[in-house]
Amino acid sequence: MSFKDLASFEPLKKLSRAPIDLSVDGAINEKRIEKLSAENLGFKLLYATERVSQEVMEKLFSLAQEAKAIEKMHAMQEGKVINYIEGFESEKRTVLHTAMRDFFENPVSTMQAKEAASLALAELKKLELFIKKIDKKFDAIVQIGIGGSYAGPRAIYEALKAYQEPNKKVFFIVNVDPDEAAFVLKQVDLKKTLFVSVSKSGTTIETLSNEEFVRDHLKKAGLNPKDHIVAITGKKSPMDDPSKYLESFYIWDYVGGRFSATSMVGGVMLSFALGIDNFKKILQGANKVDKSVLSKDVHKNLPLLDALLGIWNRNFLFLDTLAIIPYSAALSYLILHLEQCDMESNGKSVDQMGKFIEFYSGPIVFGDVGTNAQHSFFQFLHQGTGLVATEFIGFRKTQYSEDFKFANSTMQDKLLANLFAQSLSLAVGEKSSNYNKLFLGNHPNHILLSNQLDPFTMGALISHFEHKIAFQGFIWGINSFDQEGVQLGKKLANKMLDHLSGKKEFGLAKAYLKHLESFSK
Ligand code: G6Q
Repeated sequence: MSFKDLASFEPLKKLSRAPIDLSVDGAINEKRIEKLSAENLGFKLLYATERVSQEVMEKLFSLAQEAKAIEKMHAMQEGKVINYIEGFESEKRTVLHTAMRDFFENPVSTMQAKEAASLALAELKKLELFIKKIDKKFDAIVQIGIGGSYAGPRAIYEALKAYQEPNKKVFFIVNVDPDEAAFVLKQVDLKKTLFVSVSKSGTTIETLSNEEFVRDHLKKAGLNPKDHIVAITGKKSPMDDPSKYLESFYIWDYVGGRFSATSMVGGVMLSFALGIDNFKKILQGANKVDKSVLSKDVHKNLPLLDALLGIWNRNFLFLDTLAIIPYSAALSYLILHLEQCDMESNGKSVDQMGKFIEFYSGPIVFGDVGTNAQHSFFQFLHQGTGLVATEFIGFRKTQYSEDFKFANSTMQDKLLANLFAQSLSLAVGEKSSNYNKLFLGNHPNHILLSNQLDPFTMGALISHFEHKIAFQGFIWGINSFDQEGVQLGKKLANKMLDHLSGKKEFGLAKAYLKHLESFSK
């Protein structure tokens, strides 16, 4: 059934004509902050500052039920083919990133899920041995990869740098921009550096170019590339050639790139940098959330709750942008990961039945860490003409034991005070007869709060957002697991390159080349 035909759609539309005005005096009070909150697995979701009432929430819960959101989540984790578009050529795959960490309690018992989990566990065991073997040999690791083979792993690494083992350095080569690779290679001692070349398809030109660039450097330094490069790729991909690598690790087509951070795509670099035990804690945190999203109790299913608040803002209040603002410098790369994970998954205009949708799907996602963002684009959030929904993330405790008291409060107190103040001020606003100082308020936002950013919590956070995004896709009836939208640009880039190398003429390339060539005149 299409999203707009769900029984709760019209009642929600009616409710959206007069949603609560958060800027009215007393609209946000202690009782509301107490009541509009949910808690599970060490996370609290505080949503008093969303434009929702009890009635709206109940209808949103019904909407999720009518869309069979939980049933679809079961189907996903059980390994049913859910990555497809009816009536059109499509990937027709299962979606089993949750199996990459389903080795703890109560594993999913279907054959597909069990087989995927056991293959993943075998890779993890291989990784454990590999890390022991190479531990003393290398002091730096360079992950070569792009898109899903970069953003999630980097988000996790940056989040957990506080747990990094001493004398281990981590670098990333992502872009096909030779300056990026050259700069990284300048900073490492090649003799003591391990490169992990990560490409599920084994065909991504950026990654292949960078790997060859690195091979060339290693050879020129008198080193054997095979002793320094590890491959992480799909079985039978063009990169699946163990004779060229120190070790080869595998992933499978049922793990989408942007959902692959907890597979070997993130595993090798994270285990090298943070230790295998910390990597396992990340997996455990993610797995706990995977189990929680199978719960029909929406108050214990925080990703579903988060998804529904997003749907309210997107489809009923018509907000097209979502700002992600973590009040934690360590989460700066989470934003990049979520930009990809959300927009690549839900930036779709066709539903799973192959029909154009007549409602909005995924929002524009952007962000920066707080308080930095306050000193840049928050002006727009408070007084701009576009309405933006905001998702704040915060932690009670610091990662390092260091904090500092200045002007009567600690720095962590200042960070958290700013987080709550921004959430409130966006919602409540401020009256003034000076229009330039008037804050209309009523900007919906919520806070995801936890005690401390540690490996378990980071794994849980990654899984939280993976499932929030999947739930939205399930409710909208779209396929969140393919990414056809990125193909056209790739095709045209290849035509441009064919023109540049003289292989085949491309008229439009000529027009651009003319501009490039004009610089040499
Ligand atoms: C993610 C996308 C995409 C992909 C990259 C890298 O979901 O599919 O971002 O991860 O294009 O692909 P490879 O891992 O195949 O090099």
